[in-house]
Amino acid sequence: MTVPEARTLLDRADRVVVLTGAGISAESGVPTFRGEDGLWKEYRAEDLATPQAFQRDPRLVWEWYAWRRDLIGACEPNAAHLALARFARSRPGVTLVTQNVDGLHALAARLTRQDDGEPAPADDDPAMPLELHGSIFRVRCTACGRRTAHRAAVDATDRSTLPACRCGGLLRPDVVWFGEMLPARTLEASFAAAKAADICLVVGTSALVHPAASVPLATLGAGGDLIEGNPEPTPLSGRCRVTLRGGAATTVPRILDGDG
Ligand code: BJW
Ligand code: ZN
Repeated sequence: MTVPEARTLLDRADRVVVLTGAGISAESGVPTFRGEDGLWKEYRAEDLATPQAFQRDPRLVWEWYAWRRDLIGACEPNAAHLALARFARSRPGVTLVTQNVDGLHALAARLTRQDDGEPAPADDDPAMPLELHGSIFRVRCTACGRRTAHRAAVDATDRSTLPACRCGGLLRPDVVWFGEMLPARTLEASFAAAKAADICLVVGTSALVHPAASVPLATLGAGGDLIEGNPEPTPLSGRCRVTLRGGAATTVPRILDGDG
């Protein structure tokens, strides 16, 4: 059926780009954005994930991010993250691109190396993910622009308790909100990989948010093929050579490791 077909396509490919979205982390316990159990069911995107929302009410926005950081901080990579980490390491020509800010791909890369008795990957290791929408565990100063890793709990009870930079400026989550530019070099590297790829494997994204959703289109435009792993159809489904309907933690290891 479709799993052997996907495996054959991947075996034959010289270059593979993988685009992931929130759905790949759903089975780790990270909520998705859209859909029945999605975050946008309870919150409106424009109230929380825009620069205007942060300017209007930084306390409210930080409260939402503080809650998500606590939740995500307790989550672990699932079988899909782990299989992708091993896949990216096991062969050249694989580029992993993610829209997720949860850091679970990078954690999976570190954990699988540790399990295999290898040194931790450097940040620029080719098996590390290109993170298009930033990281929820990094902050950026709204005054001086300084970026730093930040995992400490955030107290969002009041404007005065919000995290501040050493320059005194208000810190914000280092994520990409609607209307903001994506990190230029990461975006360029993602599109270059997509154009050069024989296959784009798209996992757990509704493929609605651009420019990330255009990454698979770049592969298609250059003559490559798409494989999609998602329990629900997306705008890309009709253009895929193979669609695998199911949760990522089951489908991804099946096509990459041959499990099942
Ligand atoms: C499972 C599963 C399981 C469930 N296993 N799967 C072109 C056309 C139209 C609009 C635009 C365009 N170009 C730009 C825009 C504007 C805008 C945009 O795209 N809007 C559309 C929504 C209409 N884009 C932007 O503003 C971007 N910036 C930009 O383009 O700058 C230049 C510019 C500026 C101004 C004007 C024009 C150009 C920035 C986008 C930033 C997105 N930011 C967020 C928040 C990040 C921070 C945070 O996390 O808080 O990123 S929004 C949110 O959506 C988040 C995600 O990364 C992103 C994508 O969501 P994703 O990952 O697809 O999740 P879901 O929930 O949508 O889907 C989950 C999927 O998983 C579903 O399909 C499920 O079925 C599936 N699933 N369980 C596998 N177990
Ligand atoms: Zn500063």
